[in-house]
Amino acid sequence: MSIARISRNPHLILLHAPSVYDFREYPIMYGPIADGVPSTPIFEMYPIGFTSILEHLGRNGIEVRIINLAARMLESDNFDAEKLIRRLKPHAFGIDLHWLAHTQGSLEVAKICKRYHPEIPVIFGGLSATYFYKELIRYPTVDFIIRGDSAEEPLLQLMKAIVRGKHGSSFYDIPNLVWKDDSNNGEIRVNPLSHVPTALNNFSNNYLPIFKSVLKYRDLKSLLPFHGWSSHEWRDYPIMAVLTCRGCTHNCIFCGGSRDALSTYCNRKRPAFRDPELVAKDIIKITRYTKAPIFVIGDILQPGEEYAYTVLEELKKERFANHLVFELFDTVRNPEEYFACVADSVENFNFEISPDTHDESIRAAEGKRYTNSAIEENLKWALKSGCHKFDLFFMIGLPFQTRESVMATVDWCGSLMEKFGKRVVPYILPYSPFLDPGCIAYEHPEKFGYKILFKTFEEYRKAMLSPSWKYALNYETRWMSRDEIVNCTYQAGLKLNELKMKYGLIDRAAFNSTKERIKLAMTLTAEIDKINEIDDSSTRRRRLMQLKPKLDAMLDSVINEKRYMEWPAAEGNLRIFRLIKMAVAGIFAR
Ligand code: B12
Repeated sequence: MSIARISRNPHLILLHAPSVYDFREYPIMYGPIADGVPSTPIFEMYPIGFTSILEHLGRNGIEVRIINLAARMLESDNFDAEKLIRRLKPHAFGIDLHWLAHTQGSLEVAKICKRYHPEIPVIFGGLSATYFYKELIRYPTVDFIIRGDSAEEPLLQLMKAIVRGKHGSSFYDIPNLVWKDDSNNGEIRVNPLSHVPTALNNFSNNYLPIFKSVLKYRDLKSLLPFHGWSSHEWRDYPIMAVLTCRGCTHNCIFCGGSRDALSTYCNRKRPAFRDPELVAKDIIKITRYTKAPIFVIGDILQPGEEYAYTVLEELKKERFANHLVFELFDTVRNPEEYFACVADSVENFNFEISPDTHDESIRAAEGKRYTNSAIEENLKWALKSGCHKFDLFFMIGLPFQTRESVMATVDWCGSLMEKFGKRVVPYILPYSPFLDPGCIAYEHPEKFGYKILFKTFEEYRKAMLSPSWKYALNYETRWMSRDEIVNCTYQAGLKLNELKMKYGLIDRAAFNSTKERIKLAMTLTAEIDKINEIDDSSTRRRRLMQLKPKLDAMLDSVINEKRYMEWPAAEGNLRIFRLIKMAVAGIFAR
């Protein structure tokens, strides 16, 4: 789609920036910071909340368009984001600063918006914008911030005021809004963060507004959620997601979305759950137009067994072949009964859990109190019931965790693969690039043996431009320095790669390519360390630029090849014509 053809002017354009603007020009070794998610370290996936913003505002007369600049820039070296922005003429731009990794990229995109359209307001939102609102609002390129984890309604009110041309006093009543009072020398006003919905039934997990938007702007590429989602004309890997909640009942010390974290900076005192019947309905709707796997976000056992069994009962009423992926935030207490019920309700199912370490005392210190034997019982019954794939996520950078402990975790991964076979798939990743601001360990680092290296927003903006991920990490622990976390990550990656080969989870070609990538990453880490010692900045930059082709070769992944994270989906799995027909006819209307 050429820029010239994108001509309509919606009220609000939501822009998703790359983590670093312009990553195509900076020599950076991002490392394995995105090895556990479908996107690259450019973090090209936009917040899933963009879809409910599009839906809620659209339903109330405010036309919204999403442009995933990050994905488009990744897709083509020739894509000129600046040129595109110059031609857009909405009433306002919205830029997500949800993940802290976007600090630099989001601000650069805001600068471009203001360069060409000084009169168009720029609105920020998302978790990181919420946490850092006091610093963020001081940037001249930022006009408004909507705080909190539920921006739909406040954003609607703000957009209505902007479209009507109202200013000043009309902003006082908009909840969660941070703004600059033009009638008072741009004084910063912070409205109460009072809009925190406790129910989630008003927003659907309905992709209809997104597909309608594709048709309206005749622009599919700008809406794709991440690079590779559809690199072969809708056939590559369109994974779908269904949300069950906002907030969390658990309190993992490193999670910026934990109960205490969200209570502190988002004013969310308890999670909001979507009704179980609606969750099942959402899933079933998606199965009508795609055979893609569906990721159910949030453990359905979180609100209690009754909730989970209701979702499963409802799913049982329909037959579909899509692979469902369920999360577990804790081990299941009655695994034999639970997994049998899942199997009875869903033809193809998969699970994932994050035990983080083999060491139960470390696991307890980070806020997870389940045992290894409970994990093994869960694996046993899930596999017996027909679970296709059970992913286990382990982490580097935990309290009390040493290099030896990490390597013992990898050994345990080996013993699980040996015992349970190829369907149990372990991953080990460093906690990176940042320990989440707002999480318990970030707010009370000394209590958990952490040292936080950056605190201000500006420090984070600069950190993302570090030549290697080692210098971007915002923490070290009493047990491991940044150097040790990086080295240990590579050693653990090499060993796990060998074990996966030994137990038949990957083939020799994959084994070799991962091994080569990790070795290359180790060599480049040492080279970058040396270059970093050069005093003259232009020589430093020149030497780093010489490494850029090698650095970019590791953009997709470093220690963990992403294709092994995928769940099966049939070829040609997005039924595009059916989708268009349904979108046009409004068949999905809730
Ligand atoms: C589901 C999830 C994912 C999914 C889906 C992500 C997605 N596309 O949204 C996956 C697994 C892919 C993922 C990946 C990552 N995640 Co995540 N994720 C979550 C989780 C568990 C739930 C998020 C959720 O359900 N949100 C609900 C939806 C509806 O809301 P929303 O998307 O946040 O959008 C709302 C508001 O934020 C706001 N908003 C958002 N953007 C904008 C823009 C404007 C202009 C406005 C006004 C408002 C606004 O309005 C929206 C509607 O109300 C949270 C933990 C939690 N309990 O919150 C972590 C969490 C958000 N993720 C986190 C992180 C760190 C990541 C990664 C960077 C991890 C990594 N290193 O790989 C990646 C980034 C991926 C990328 N961008 O490419 C951290 C964020 C900490 C931080 N401040 O940076 C969290 C808090 C916890 C954690 N550590 O996992 N994640």
